Amino acid sequence: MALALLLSPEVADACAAGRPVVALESTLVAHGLPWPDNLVVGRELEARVRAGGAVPATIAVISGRACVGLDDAQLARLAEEGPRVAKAGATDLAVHLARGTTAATTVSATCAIAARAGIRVFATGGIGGVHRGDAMDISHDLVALARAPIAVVSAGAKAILDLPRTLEALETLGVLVVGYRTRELPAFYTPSSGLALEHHTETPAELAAICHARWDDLGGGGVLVCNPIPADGALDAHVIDAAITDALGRAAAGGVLGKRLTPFLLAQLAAITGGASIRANRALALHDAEVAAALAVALTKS
Ligand code: PSU
Ligand code: MN
Repeated sequence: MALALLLSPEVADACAAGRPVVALESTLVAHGLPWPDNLVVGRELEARVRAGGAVPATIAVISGRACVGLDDAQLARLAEEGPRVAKAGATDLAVHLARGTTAATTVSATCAIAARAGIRVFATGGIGGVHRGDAMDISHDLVALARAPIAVVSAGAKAILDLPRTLEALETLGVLVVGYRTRELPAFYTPSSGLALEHHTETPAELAAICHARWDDLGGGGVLVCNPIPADGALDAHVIDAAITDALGRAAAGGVLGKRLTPFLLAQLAAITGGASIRANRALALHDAEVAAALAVALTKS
């Protein structure tokens, strides 16, 4: 049996005609943000991609089908069920497809499915990475990103992580990391981490040329496009750092590990900052959708 890939009619048409398409993930909606903000942001991300001249393709596994492009009722159901929906990384997909179950897709799973559908650009908030401490909790996002011929536009890796180690791991795995209008790794809620990036670009056209060179001339592999949160949406670095320390302490006290850790930390940050972290997450994700659309358009022109 072929991969149970189900493209929405709009996404299928756009892919067949070579029009710009931007993949979006569903874990950010189901596990990363609280109801009902998550549905608002899920819809806004799609609208932002459209405003940039591309077709949005939100990805999730629904009843065992890897859906590329959800209708509004499907998106609303995932948002409303929230953490009750399974969280699937790329490795988990086979089980959901075989059993006919439903799951939100993380960056790794979304990369894998988007690549199978021939989609080359994906927007998210922040990728997973190397967690702090010595639990050896390293997101599969990094490996999946190294394998797939896809450009992931994000505000860097989430600030709850160990960013220096995450940057080293990206290098080891062979992910091309490119700053978009920045020379340093963004820190998700704030524009800068102090970690210098070797490569940066100022224009969607040059970014598209870099992607084409990597995929067409050099055989593939992921590109992590690091797009800092806009200054007017950023949080104060001291405030968010203190909140992260607090949230990490709560996770340690509660013995929260594995897949539950990232959603737990994001929810704690929302509580500690009185919702400010959610507003920042929305701002950075929308900015990523905008840059991803510009890249998808540029890729079709070059
Ligand atoms: N970006 C956000 N919010 C999120 C995520 C990304 O703004 O919740 C999700 C992505 O799906 C990413 C996941 O793959 O967090 C990382 O989870 P983990 O650390 O368990 O690999
Ligand atoms: Mn993990």
